[in-house]
Amino acid sequence: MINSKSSIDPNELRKLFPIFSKRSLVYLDSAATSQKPEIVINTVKNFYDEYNSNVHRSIYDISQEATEAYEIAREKIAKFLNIDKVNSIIFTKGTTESINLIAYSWVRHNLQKDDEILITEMEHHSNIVPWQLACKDIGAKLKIIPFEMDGTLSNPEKYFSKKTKLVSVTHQSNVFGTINDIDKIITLAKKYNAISVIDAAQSVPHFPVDVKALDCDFLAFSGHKMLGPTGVGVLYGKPELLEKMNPFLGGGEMIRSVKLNESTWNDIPWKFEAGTPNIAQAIGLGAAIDLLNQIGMKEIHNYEKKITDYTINSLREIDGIKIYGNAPNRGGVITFNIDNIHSHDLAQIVNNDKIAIRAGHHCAQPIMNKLNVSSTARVSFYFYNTFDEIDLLCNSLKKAIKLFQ
Ligand code: C6P
Repeated sequence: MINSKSSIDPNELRKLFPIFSKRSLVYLDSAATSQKPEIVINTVKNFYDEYNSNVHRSIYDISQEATEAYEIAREKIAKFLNIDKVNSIIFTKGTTESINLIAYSWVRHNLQKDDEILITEMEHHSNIVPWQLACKDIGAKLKIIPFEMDGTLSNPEKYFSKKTKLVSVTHQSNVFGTINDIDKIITLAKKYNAISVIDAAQSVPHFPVDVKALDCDFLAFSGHKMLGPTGVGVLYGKPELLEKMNPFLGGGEMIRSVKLNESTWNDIPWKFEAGTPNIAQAIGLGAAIDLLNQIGMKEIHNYEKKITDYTINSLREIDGIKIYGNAPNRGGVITFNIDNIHSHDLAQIVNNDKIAIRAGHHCAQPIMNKLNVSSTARVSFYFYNTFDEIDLLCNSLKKAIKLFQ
């Protein structure tokens, strides 16, 4: 099946994804969501076929099996991130919910009026709006580290102060592809006694992320961008912080005891998993991680670097193209516009050639504002993309230019 940890052969790996044999598709939108391999689809199906039941609630066999599979998926995630303490892994709906959890359960209980939260100008709306809402409730201030036109952060150290209580930064930009120097951000956070949050939605799926080495306080990502099902994501939190935090949502499973006038809480991580979780999805994410491990995260990263370089060089040969961002350390996300063609028209025209690219503001309107554009086109990769697909994209873009001449 897979030639374990060898260099990537996308044509072989594509065979693991049923969608590619069912339709003609050049899929260049993996930053939005990745395609799903058969093993993940079958793992989810197998749960419903063979042991569908709720977790942590019953003693009958299939419930025990479901609980075990759900908790094994948590262990796989911890190992994947090089985390020793499995109780630091909370299942959420995705990155968005993970960040909101911190905003509700940590920020609203630990910040006061005039304290500061620090983010960057290149964040996804999920890493802006939860902090805006929290700041409004508390009277705290949201401070912004700007980016330079090459898509790199501009002197982050200048924006930290004694008032900074939390800093939240994207590991890899979903617009520029920039891989930010989060070691530096985490070191600065420690220096100023601030909590560090890493939005790893675009990094964990694409290169090795060693949370123990990073030593951040929180890290958030989504399962659906890393071959897993939709509806499941992860919040990593240092156990000593999670222990002190109030629950996010109240309900079944997150309690130890409930009286009519008061309740006590379950241990972490279950204290933060109120209600029936997305069981099949979490187990499916475990299967996705097995596959990523088999292919090798370093190999995936190296391959994506090559296909990204090839795409940038190919795109640069197209007249009237403007590529946004040029960071030295970057992943497989490329954003561009072509003179006199709206990005939505571009996406529509390449779609006629069965090529899927994203057009719009990419849930990063502050970036669009600074670039002075309303929208851009974006291509993003995974290990199943081939160099031939990039040639098809470039030909299709050239056709679009001719059409608009
Ligand atoms: N970006 C994109 O096309 P959710 O929706 O919760 O799974 O992930 C939110 C999110 C948070 N941070 C970053 C850096 C992201 O890229 C995303 C999702 C997708 O760019 C969908 S808008």
